[in-house]
Amino acid sequence: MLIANIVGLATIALIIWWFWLYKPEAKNALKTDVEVIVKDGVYSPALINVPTGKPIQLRFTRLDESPCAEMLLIPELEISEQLLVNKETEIVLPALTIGEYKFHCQMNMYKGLIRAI
Ligand SMILES: [Cu+2]
Repeated sequence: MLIANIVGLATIALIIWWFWLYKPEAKNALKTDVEVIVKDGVYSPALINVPTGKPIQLRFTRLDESPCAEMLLIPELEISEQLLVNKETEIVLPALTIGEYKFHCQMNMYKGLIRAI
């Protein structure tokens, strides 16, 4: 009886650890807050790896005066934001599922990719 209780408790402890306490390290290393610079026709970084299941803040700083850089679109997430020159624009993404989400300017010349992993 005592042994059964100990085994039961150990199993519960393992389940709690696995589901609530254990976080794979690769996921911890992914940032939920990412700065992106828009300059000279490119986003940098243009490839952004983010964790799934958490809201993500993207902070775009547009240093590029070209009107081409003005709008930022993420079609899959129905996001469209105006970026002001020399200002930071914060875009909050909802918790994502695994996948790739393209972002680009309104003419699809500046391109980037958000990869939720
Ligand atoms: Cu453009």
